[in-house]
Amino acid sequence: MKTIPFILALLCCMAAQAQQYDESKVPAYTLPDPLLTLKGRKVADVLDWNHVRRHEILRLFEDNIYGQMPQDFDSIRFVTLREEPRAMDGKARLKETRITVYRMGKSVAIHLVLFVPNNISRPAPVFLLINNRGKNITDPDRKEKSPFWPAEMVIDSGYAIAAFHVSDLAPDNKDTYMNGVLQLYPEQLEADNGMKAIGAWAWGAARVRDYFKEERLVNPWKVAVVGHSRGGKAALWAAAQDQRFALCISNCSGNSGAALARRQFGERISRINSTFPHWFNNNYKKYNDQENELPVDQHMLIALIAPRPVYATNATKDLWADPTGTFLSLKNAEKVYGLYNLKSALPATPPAPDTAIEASILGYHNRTGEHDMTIFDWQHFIRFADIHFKIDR
Ligand code: GTR
Repeated sequence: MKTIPFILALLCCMAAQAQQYDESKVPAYTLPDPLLTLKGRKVADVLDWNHVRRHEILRLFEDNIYGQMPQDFDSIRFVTLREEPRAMDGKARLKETRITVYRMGKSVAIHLVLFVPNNISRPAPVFLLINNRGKNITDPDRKEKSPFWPAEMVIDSGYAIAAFHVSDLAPDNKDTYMNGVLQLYPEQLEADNGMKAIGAWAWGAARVRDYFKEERLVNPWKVAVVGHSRGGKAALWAAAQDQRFALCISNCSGNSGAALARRQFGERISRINSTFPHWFNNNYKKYNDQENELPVDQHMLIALIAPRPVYATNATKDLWADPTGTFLSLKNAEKVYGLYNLKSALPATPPAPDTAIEASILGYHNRTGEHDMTIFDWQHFIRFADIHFKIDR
């Protein structure tokens, strides 16, 4: 007797699933204009953008999605835990550092793994990964090598590569996420616009940037913050908040990352909020099935990073992360880059799979394959950084 409701539920679920991936079911929508102030005034120029509208948008994202980004702490300490001048068969220096941040008698520690190429005399440009996968992926001993963080390849390209693990800042779990940075900022837990896990991970990236300022081996003005999926959402938020990040790479970040919410294609706000209630602030729950009520959409998150370069990616089999919605988000951020006289080279419609748009302030590719970060992706991240960091070889 229980089988009939079960079959009905299954059919409903399958229908919903089919609809999620049907382009013809994308509703008509109007995106909020990044260049129209809350008072309805058109933003005139870069000054106006920076003094008025950028702050408004930042506040809207804090209040409605990612939560506040507390900036005050009592002190920060950097302790070298290990240094190997001839790691990776001599081609790189390994440095492991503990970054400890103190506030009101509490502390949080970030463990950073950093490799720097030995064959360059200047401080190196650096890719910083917000690692949301296993810690083994960034194995400092290089016994394990993962295409997700292809350190040898990055070193061979003349870049330093670094990573920290998200669990140092906020465990990725609805019951324990508060056992990290949020111990320093307990008031955030009380606020409906308080910081949660994605905000905590982005906060961690900013503390690593604080460390890079003191680390003579790397160039703090050439830091590319990189993240995949949930890490890609955090990378965008980190770069939007902290203008010291010179470049941002958001790989397959999808809903509440680089993809437009209003398309309601693939993952939706209601789904992400129910599966991961600890990622975004309490206010975000108001937008479950109410995407059009949001005062922002994700193109405005990318716009907050202007005039710095942003590269977003997708994978063809990862419709959950809405490749078209990601492309359209970049396209709709173009007008803010235009204020800086920066013109993107993105085509009018999404490029064919595996066609990378790199010589452009807003870059994009849609790789053939699954939800992942691969050597193909990294090859294009390096190329994109080469172009924007003006690196000749
Ligand atoms: C999924 C989630 C996505 C994405 C992904 C990931 O389950 O729905 O938003 O972040 O996880 O991080 O791999």
